[in-house]
Amino acid sequence: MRTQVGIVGAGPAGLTLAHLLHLEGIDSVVLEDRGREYVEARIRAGVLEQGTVDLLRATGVGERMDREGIVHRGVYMQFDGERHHLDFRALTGRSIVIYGQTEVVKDLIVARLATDRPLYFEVGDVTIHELETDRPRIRFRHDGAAHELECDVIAGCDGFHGVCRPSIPAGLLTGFSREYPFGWLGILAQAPVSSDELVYAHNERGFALLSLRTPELGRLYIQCRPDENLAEWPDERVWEELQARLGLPGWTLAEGPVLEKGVTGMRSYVAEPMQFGNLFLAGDAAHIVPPTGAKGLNLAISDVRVLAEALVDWYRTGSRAALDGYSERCLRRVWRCEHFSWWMTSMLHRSPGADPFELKLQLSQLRYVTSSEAAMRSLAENYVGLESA
Ligand code: RFL
Ligand code: PHB
Repeated sequence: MRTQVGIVGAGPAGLTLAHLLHLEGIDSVVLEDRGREYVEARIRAGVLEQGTVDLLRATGVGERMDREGIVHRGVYMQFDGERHHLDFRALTGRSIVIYGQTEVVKDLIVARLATDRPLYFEVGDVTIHELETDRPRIRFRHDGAAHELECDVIAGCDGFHGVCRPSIPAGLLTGFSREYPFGWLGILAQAPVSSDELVYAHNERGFALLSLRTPELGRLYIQCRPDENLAEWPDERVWEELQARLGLPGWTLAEGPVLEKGVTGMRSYVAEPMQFGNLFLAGDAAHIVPPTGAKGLNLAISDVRVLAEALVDWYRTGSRAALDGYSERCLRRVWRCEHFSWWMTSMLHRSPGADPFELKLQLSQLRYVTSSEAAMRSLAENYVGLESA
């Protein structure tokens, strides 16, 4: 088998890359180790930046998003018993769209299958080889048979636990990371959404977030231990904790049946550089952010936009300049998002054993970003996505 771009992973990064390349007449093969149902059901992100929305729309995969996505012009920040609105539209001219990552992935899979170009689910034993040559190869098993795929380049879009990043020889990558001493317990609930926009709540009991997928489907999170045992969290306890952290006099959080429940650890990580020979890492394969800034999915899409442009340039002109500069170009935005996500996380979560000094600093910062126009605009432009990061 042979293709131009071998893509490992059918998450948002891999599927968007395949789609962008197809529109430019560049051939690719997408290999995914999970089944289609699993990939389409994995609940993750929900917030799309304007730039992500524009890209999906401009490339013909935004039709359902435009129909079902919900435009929000801002978010609420809650602390000290008060809820403050940040109006992103007024502050930056841009807004965000609530549309689940699961839905983005479904739309991209439909678009890919319509091209009749290969997207293989349930592949096994994926390994990548000869990355420093102009004929890198991917070996894998599919339907019981062993295959070898010869490529011009390989795109490692296989997430944080994938095989591509670890295939780069030891010593050639520098990893920068930070672990946080907490995680998020998230639920999807059949409950009418109680707020017109997302609520990020700082609370002495710990952080909580009210989000949604549709007007009837709430997505809510509470800060918990990174190794929290779900068995200790029956639905009643989750709602009790959400009420305690999000509740305000005169406002009620509507409850309903819990459809899904899970715990996510939180970490920051960046691998530098994001390329080695003819292997290019994109999305979570190269970097992770804690979810507080709603950046992971948007960053994955931004990486593959840069990679697709560089590949088009290379195939059209023969010049490798853009490809060689891929990592450097991506890392500017990556580090901006890393900082923003770390900063939002530090401002809103309660560290175990935090002293009163830390609490006072958080509250002071929260008051500042909800009262100073300059500080509000800084938060807003990072949240909606900087055009020129
Ligand atoms: P993915 O989505 O992990 O996709 C990688 C794919 O590669 C497959 N794979 C392999 N395939 C073949 N061979 C192998 N050896 C393979 N190993 C792995 C995997 O099965 C998978 O299908 O990475 P990608 O495409 O880079 O996309 C990144 C995003 O998924 C991620 O950054 C976001 O979900 C993060 N995130 C959020 N991002 C936002 O922009 N806005 C949000 O509101 C937001 N909220 C969140 C989030 C992530 C969360 N969790 C669960 C970590 C909320 C949560 C709770
Ligand atoms: C979500 O809806 O899943 C969501 C929203 C905002 C975040 C993280 C996750 O910061």
